[in-house]
Amino acid sequence: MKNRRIRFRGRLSRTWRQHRLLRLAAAAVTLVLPFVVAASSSASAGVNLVVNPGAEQAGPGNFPLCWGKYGYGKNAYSIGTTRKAHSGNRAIQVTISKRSSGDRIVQMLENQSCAPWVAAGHQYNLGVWYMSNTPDAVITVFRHDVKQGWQFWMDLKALPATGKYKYASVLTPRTPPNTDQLSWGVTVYGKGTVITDDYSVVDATVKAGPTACSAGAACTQGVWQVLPFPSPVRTIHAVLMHTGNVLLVAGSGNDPSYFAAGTFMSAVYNPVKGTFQVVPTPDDFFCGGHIQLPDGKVLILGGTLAYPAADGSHGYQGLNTSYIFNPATSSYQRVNDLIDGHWYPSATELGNGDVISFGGLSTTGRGSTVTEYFKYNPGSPSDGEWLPLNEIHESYDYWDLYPAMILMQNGSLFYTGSHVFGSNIKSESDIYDITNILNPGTPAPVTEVPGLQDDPGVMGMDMTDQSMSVLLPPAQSQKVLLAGGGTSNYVLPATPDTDLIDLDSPNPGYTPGPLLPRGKLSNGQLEPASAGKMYVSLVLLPNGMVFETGGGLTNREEPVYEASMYDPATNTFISGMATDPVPRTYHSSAFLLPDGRVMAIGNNPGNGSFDLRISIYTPPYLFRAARPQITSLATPYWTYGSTQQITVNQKIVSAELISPASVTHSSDPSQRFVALPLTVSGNRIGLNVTTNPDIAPAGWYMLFVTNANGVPSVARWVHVNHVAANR
Ligand SMILES: [Cu+2]
Repeated sequence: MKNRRIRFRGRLSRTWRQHRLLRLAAAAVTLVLPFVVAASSSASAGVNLVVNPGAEQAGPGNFPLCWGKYGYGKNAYSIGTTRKAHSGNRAIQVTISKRSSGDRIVQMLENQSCAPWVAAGHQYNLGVWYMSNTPDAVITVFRHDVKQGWQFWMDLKALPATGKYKYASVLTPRTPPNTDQLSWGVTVYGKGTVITDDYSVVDATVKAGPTACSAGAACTQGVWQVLPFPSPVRTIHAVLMHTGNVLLVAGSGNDPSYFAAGTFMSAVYNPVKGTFQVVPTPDDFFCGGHIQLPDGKVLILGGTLAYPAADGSHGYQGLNTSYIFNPATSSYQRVNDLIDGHWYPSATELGNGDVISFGGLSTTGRGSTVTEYFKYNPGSPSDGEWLPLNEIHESYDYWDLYPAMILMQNGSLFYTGSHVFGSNIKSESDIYDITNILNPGTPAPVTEVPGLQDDPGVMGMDMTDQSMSVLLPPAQSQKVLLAGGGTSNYVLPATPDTDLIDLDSPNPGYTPGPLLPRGKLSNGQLEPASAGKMYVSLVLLPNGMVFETGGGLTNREEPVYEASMYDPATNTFISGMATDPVPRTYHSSAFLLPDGRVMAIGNNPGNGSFDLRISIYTPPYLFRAARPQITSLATPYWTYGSTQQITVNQKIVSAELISPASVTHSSDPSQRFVALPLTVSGNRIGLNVTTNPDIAPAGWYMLFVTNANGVPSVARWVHVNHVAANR
């Protein structure tokens, strides 16, 4: 509220009329040129930073979340919502029925969760749909200054009366130095009613602006924003789809009462609109496996057949069913059953578009030794089918729970050693040559890979339980980082160890990497010097860095607050990134959004509770100079070995494809960052697509371009074509 007083003081220093006229005059001058630019650039920048932009999510008093009522002076007014929405079911309505002075406004709440995070020196296109019967309405903008707090910035655009919904937009001037957030709304300062809906704030900076960041700590650490609304489901699995929506899957969500009642849940989250669609969920996908198919549908396999019996007669048991989620219809379709049940199975797309799965607990609750193979067949009604036992080479190895399998560029699978719940089962790391996987009579050699530091680890237990592995950027360099981990036995704190391997070397073996930076515990104390994190998340960013976040000291307790950037080029962790205020340990995930931010979700402490909060991380790169934009794309449909033409609006130094997340239990071993070598001719860029499907398995990818300041564009979705199987 303090900021409001600052604003009022400024206003009251002049007469109302003088003040209003001055502000409108000032605004009119700044508008002329930028307004033209906004129209062409907004489409390609395309990311709306407003939380709850359509006012659909209700907050306290049933008023829209993240929106606040303000105003001053002598006037009779009412502020509320109306069903006369531009989209959805709600819009914001402000009415002044009598007025002798002052104004009324609904604007974005001036706090860390709600007000859009912006960069100093950038320009933003502000948009709103509105209806109005008064000439006295104006777009009013406030800014957060890292040194001086919230303050009135300026009035930007008068809104003429309109009886039908009309779109109004205006480009802000460059935000002043030290600005890190904006808030705005439509001020009503005369008799009448203004209805507003579907607000937007889109970065429309075309020219670079200052390269130096003036947003304080955000410049070097980034910023976390805890969204003001919870996930409607216990998100244990998250899959980013090429629609830009995120499939959030709970199944029974680790709640035995939901399981007993047959209450299984999932939801489609729209991160741009901040809305959720809860979708009917036919089976208990809790702790199943999932991966995108080449056509962008999501293959889901296994899950929970049974929770542990009260009488101790059995433990968790794995489902043998499988479904495909279609992003176009937001529905699940059943496919044929798996050979065995799988609770915590892997799921890896191969270069031919097929999917292979290992591990997990079977229908009887034993470790399943059955390899499952989904033959992708885009022409068939079910997109393909799981093959029967006699068509797969079965090694009858037990590959643990959620074994981290990474597809190598020669088509083999690398089992990194990361897994869940199982200190002493298959603790080593392996390369599995699956060339003959569909010729059951021919050998399919498994070669052990040496060098993991914590194998077998202290007291005979491996410490790669609940570690995370990722194929480092770029995928072409075939280097893998394994970080953290521990044991689920609660005996030892998590390890800070990391291990690195170059899969392209003649005899690949792990070598020790740098230690994870030391974090703080809930009591504010540093964690023990020898300790690290389990359930740490590693997220590939478009600038080629790996964001390391979340995790805990033990299996389901003691969150560790620590985040860093791993730089593959220098093999170092840059410590001291901002930490997620929400604990993220067991059943948590973090992943990249198409706008270059990171979303974190889920946490399931040992007391059985579940944290439904969603956090969004804005990396430091978004507080720097203007983002490059992909201004055109010849086609989003790409083939291997082709050169794809795009145009950009500024000089870029790299282009990359990043696979959309399919993440659970802080693990997404299918993450990949595929470098696209450039052929540059001014602003026209040729992108050279790999010839090797094992480097970039078919499917939808996020295409980013990045400039010399390490600032990425917003992603465009491109589809890398499926090539008919030759296996
Ligand atoms: Cu689980």
